[in-house]
Amino acid sequence: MFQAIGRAQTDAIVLSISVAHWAIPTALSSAVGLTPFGRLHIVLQIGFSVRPFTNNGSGVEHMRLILLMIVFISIAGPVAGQEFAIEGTKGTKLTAARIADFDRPWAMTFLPDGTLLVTEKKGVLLHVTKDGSKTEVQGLWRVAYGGQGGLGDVVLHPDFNSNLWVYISYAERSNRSGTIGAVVVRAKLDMKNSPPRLSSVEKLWVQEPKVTGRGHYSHRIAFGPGGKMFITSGDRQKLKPAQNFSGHLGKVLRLNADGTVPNDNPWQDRGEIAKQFWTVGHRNMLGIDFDSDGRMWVHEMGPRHGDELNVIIAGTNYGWPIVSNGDHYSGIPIPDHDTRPEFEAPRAYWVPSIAPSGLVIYDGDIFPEWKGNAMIGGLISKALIHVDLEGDTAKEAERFKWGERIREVEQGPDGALYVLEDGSGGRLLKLTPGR
Ligand SMILES: [Ca+2]
Ligand SMILES: [Ca+2]
Repeated sequence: MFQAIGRAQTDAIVLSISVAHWAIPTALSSAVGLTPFGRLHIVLQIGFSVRPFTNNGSGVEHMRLILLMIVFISIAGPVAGQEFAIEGTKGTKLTAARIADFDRPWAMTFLPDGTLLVTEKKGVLLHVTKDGSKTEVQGLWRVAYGGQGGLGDVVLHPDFNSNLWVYISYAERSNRSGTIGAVVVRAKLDMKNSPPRLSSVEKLWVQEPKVTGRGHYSHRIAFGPGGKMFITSGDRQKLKPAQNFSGHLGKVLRLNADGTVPNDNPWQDRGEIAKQFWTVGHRNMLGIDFDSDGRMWVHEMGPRHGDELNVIIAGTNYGWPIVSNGDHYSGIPIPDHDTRPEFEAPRAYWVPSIAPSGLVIYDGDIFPEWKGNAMIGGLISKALIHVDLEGDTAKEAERFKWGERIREVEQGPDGALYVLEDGSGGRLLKLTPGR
């Protein structure tokens, strides 16, 4: 029927349809807080849907023009300050404010002045101000970027104010064999000059053995109430080594802040490496934090389902890969935890999987209901998960979903909750109580 319409009319129709379709999704995407990519994606789809209205070629020209306009508007749009509402599965309302965007962010930590350090997997450390301005920290080194590996965690020494020590984990490739393993270093963070710079880098821990593959490094770091450093060391997808005492794979480790080994760790007579172990029998642990009683909580990705939230007790075996409330990806069953009571069972577990990443035990004031509870990021579940902790028991309380994978969770000095979305364009969001 459009063959009957003259070229001018077609152009007018295409343009008006395009403008209408451009305005609606732009307003819509602003309202729901989509990333520029999300906005572009919606408009691209609408752009293509315009195509059937033209069969004389002029529509293609218009589409180009429209897409150019949209690319321009997306790039020019403000990054910080956009807000959107989130409602939990039990009706709790949050307001999310977008602070900044990142390229595959992995971890963050707050500095005493309320600004942030954020790692990007490819090997970039950023200093981020409260208004979302980013400056690349200088003095970083090459990391083995790929798969789940790259630049990992960043945390501060408990006395950072006086010693300026920053602790960083990353994946390192061996020169000779090409195998890879996690590493933890510390460095002084010089904030007096601009841009900020790392200096006095000291390698404190090297995951042994380095192996093939690019998964399950874990390499989360946390300082305990007594000033000791805990490192989660994943099984590197090799499974059985989680039960042996000759390597770091599948363990939680406890070291002094300078990387030396405390002489009161639980396994003193199982060889040199085992003197670093705090607990054994783990898989992939991307979240670690302490509650106000000093109890250590670590979550762990299960295989096919069976993700765990564990209380970490020195000298204990958590059973991977002998037991799991999940099963192998192949479908081959793994006996559940209740069949082998000698292995420590999780305080909470998830079937189906949530793919936990990032953990903070909240102790701020602006969410009084959450005090003492765990907030866990979810990758596959695309959710922020509120887990109620009572003593050493845990139970999921509520989920918050807005369609994005959550990589990292922190509590700000202001008591707000901060999350990093996963992947390219992952946003830093500040969460406060909604209305
Ligand atoms: Ca963190
Ligand atoms: Ca099982």
